Amino acid sequence: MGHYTEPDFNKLAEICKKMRRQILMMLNQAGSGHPGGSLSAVEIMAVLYTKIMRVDPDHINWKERDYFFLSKGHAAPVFYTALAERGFFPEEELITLRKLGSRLQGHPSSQCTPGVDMSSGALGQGLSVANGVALVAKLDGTDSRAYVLIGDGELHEGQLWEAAMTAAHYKLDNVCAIVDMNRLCLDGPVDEVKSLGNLKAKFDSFGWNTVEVDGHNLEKVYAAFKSAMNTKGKPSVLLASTIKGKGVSYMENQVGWHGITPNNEQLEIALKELI
Ligand SMILES: Cc1ncc(C[n+]2csc(CCOP(=O)(O)OP(=O)(O)O)c2C)c(N)n1
Ligand SMILES: [Mg+2]
Repeated sequence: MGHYTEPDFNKLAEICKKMRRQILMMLNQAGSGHPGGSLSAVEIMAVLYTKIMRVDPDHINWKERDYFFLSKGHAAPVFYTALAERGFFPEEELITLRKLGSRLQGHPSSQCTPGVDMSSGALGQGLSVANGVALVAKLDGTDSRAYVLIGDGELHEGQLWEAAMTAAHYKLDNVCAIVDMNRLCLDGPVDEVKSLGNLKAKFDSFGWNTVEVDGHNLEKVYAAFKSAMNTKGKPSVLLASTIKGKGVSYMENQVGWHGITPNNEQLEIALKELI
C-alpha cells in the first residue's frame, strides 16, 4: 500500500529509460502529442510514483492516500508511463494513447483513467486543486500530501501565483509543487516570452520552502522530496532544472519538439539512444 521502501537508483535509471522509450512509441503511434515536456519530467515522475507517493492501485479511492495533479496536462504521456509503472493499468495499454475509445486521452481525464484525480490541459489550475485537497487533509487530520507538477512556461499563468499565496497563508506543508524548469515553453525560451526573474527569491518571498535541484539526478530528486516532507509550517516547491526533450539527442533543448511527434525513422534513432 505504501511507497516502495528500498531506493535502488540503478533500477530506477532503467525504469526511466523504459519510460522514455514508451513515451516515444506512444507518441509515434498517436501521431500527435508532446514529447519535449514529457521527457524532461521522467526522473521527477519516476521518483514520485515509485519512491514517494502513498497510493494503492487496488484501492484508487483510498482517502488517506497522496494525490498528484499534472498541472502541465500536455505532458500526459509521462504521467501515463508512471501510472503504468505503479500498476494502475497494464503497460500494454500505453500504446492506445489518443486512440478512439482509449482510456488514455491526449490530456489527463479523471473520468477515463485510473489514478488520475484531475482533468487538466488548460494550464494554471493544478496548484489550486492541490491546495483544496491539502486543506481537506488538514481539516480531516489525515497525512495525505498533495503533489503538483507545473511547467516553467506555465508559471506565466496568474492563477498559480494566487494559489501560491493561498498555500502559504494556510501553511499547507502537505503541498509539494515541482516546477519542471526546462527553460522552454511552446514557442520559445520562457525568459524571452516573459521573464520569470529570480524564481527562488519569488517563492521564498511568497512564504514557501524553495529547493533547487537537478531534475535528472535521481538521488537528488529523491532527497529533495524527502526534505519537502520534513519541512513543517510552509509549502515546498522543488525548482527542478531539466532539459526539454532529455534523452533524445535531436530533441534536447529544441523548442520545435514541444508538440510534434517522431516519425518511424526518428523513432528508430531515438530508441537506439535509449537502450
Ligand atoms: C490556459 C492555456 N493557455 C495556453 C495553452 C497552450 N499551451 C500548451 S503547452 C504550452 C506551453 C507550456 O510551457 P511549459 O509550461 O514550459 O511546458 P513544458 O516546457 O514543460 O512542456 C502552452 C502555452 C494551454 N494549454 N492552456
Ligand atoms: Mg517549459
